[in-house]
Amino acid sequence: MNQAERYEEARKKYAAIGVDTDAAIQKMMGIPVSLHCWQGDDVTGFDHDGPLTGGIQTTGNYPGKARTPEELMQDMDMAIKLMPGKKKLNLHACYAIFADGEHADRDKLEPKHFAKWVEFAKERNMGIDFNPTFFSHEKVKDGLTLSSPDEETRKFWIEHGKACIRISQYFAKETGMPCVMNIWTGDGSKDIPADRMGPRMRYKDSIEQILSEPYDKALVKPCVESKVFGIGVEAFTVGSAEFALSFAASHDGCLPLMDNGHYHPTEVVSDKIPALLCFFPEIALHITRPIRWDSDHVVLFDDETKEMAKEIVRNDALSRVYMALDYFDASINRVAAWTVGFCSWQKALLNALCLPNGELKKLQDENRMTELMVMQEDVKTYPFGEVWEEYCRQCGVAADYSWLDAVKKYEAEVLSKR
Ligand SMILES: [Mn+2]
Repeated sequence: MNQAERYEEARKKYAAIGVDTDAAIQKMMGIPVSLHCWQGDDVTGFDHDGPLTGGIQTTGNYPGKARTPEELMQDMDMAIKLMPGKKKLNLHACYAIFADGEHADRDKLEPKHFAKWVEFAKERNMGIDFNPTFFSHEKVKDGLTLSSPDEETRKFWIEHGKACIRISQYFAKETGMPCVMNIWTGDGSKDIPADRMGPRMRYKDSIEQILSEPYDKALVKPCVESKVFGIGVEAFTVGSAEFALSFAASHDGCLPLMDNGHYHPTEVVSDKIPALLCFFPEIALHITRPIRWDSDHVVLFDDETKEMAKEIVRNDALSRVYMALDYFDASINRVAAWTVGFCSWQKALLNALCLPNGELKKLQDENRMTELMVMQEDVKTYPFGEVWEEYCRQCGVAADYSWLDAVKKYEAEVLSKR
């Protein structure tokens, strides 16, 4: 059988359980997923020479890291060509691109410092999401930014947040797509604090000041991302889960952002997604793969990744959940890391769209739990690979590992010469 015949057989098998795989493929084409630029250069950026701070860490020293905006865009382009589906570009403020001899500190960033990224995104019909960068900077004082007791420090970072609101609105206007602007800080302490509420009250006030910058709520979607702990910040995190969730719930237009690497290891974000969808019109996700901690391994097509996608699809929430990838592995080829992670989330979404979700819910509601278990196990071995292959064919990309040949060639010709 050739590919078309194999897909036709798979299509029939799925149709027999009420799943329309053609419709699933069509739907996939229109779902934007945000691709993070920071996989390409180990979260370094272009506006500083110092180390990565904020409690996050990249491990590995694989050759070929992008060193300039041109190299990063070239590498990203290489990866984008290998991935099916609709992409959005996710930038951090530290990826500002300055003209020769020009520099602006984080509190003075302007839209013009991101004009080259806008050009890049528009040429590829991508929207842009944005993140103020509250780390890797000398004005992070004693590990604190927006929650600092030092008013000068706090003011600097509030001004950075406001500048990022203005830049986010510029992105949305230029690309015609809303910009999700995510606020995350690594603020916290290594050891037991004496005051947990003071820093949180300052953090609350700082985010409120940032959001007082005028913006169009249809264009800019501010989010607050929580975290459980960071490296060197083990005892206390200011922006904890309860803090971020309560802030979003009590501030109109502000979304909670869940990063599935930012919880205790036995907690699962798949269960948190429907809980938040009961209350929030829109939520945001950072999709990553934590191993024992927020290790930011490349996203795989694993059980929890599948389960997160299922919760979005079966609750009809594809237009209510802003999905972004957030991981960085410096120990393997970075173009391959981008491609595997993006394709894994694409697989998870397509897989969720190829499940008889209505039927399964009905079995649960009728308390036919034996049938539910049998059916959920049965669909696991359906010919999903054929649907994935057909989707990739329609998107004009390779469905199997043969894309790795292109990456190896690129590594030999471009990356290894850096
Ligand atoms: Mn994140």
